[in-house]
Amino acid sequence: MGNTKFEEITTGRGEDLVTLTRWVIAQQQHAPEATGDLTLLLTAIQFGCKFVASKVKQAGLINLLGLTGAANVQGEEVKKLDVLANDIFRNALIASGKACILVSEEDENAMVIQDKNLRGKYIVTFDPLDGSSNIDCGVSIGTIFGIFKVDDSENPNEKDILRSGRHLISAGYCMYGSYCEMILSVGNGVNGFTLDPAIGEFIMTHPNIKLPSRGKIYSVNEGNYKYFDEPCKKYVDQVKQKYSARYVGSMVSDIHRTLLYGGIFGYPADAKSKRGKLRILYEVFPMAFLIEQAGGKATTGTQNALDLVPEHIHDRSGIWLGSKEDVEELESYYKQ
Ligand code: AHM
Ligand code: MG
Repeated sequence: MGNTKFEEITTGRGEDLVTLTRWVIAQQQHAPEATGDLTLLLTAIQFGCKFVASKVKQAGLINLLGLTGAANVQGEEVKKLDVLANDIFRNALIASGKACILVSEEDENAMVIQDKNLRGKYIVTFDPLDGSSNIDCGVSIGTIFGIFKVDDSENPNEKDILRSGRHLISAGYCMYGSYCEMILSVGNGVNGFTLDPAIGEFIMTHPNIKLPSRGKIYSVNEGNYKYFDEPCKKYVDQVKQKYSARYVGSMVSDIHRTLLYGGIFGYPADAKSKRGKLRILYEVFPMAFLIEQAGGKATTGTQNALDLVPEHIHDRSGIWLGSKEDVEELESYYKQ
């Protein structure tokens, strides 16, 4: 006894991958008041994303493509994968014991977790599988989520949900594409983690993402041009003189490209969709939060998107997001 020699060690030697779990734990360690609850919630979301990623890959082989035959509360046809993804996230979030209310694009009502032992302090708003029109042709789709904290988890209520996007504490998305990538912010920048299927872990591949102040791409469904208002028409008319057009039709993919390359993406309110198409709580807010955290800007045209306050959980808004100067140029047309 007494002959053991001690040597100090630190991480970072040899092969050393920063996994998403490790990164989230490190954020917790840097916040003295942290309880670890958000870490567990994000672990559940991470699991849901891996599960959905694997189902998306196999969908054509295991009869998961196509419609269920039902419509959701918003009158849209529901795909089998939409339902499966919703169940996966719902189960994972409840089991985490850290959520109290779930607001999903697929559920008419806000879902309050019954079991008080499984009820935590977070509200999770999510679109389990965004880009439904692209599911059956194998084009990139994704999951979007936003996280709010309730004041009193014993008595969660409407005012905890119907708040401005400034109350978000975390947001992210996972893109199921040619690679599977989770983009996450807990309010101190934006980081990207690519799923390594060999080890089943998200690995940090895009640290500290920052949008360029201007890009060279504009992204909007110009099939709706005839419905656009005048400022929007004028902006699109001039931006197409100088930029390339790209439009996937999956918000996750269009935002992912915008985060990495810069430029502007929009789904404006127009004469056909008077309040826009994209839903505030689980599409507009999370993406606006990420874009702002990456140094970009998000606007309805006349108002900062994170300042919106929805009146109903499925409320929609027109939205433009992207490189700061590009979004300010769009806004200038609404000021004229
Ligand atoms: P969804 O939630 O039913 O999939 O609808 C949202 C999607 C977004 O991903 C995308 O930006 C938009 O709808 C595309 O709409 P459109 O086909 O009208 O261009
Ligand atoms: Mg959606």
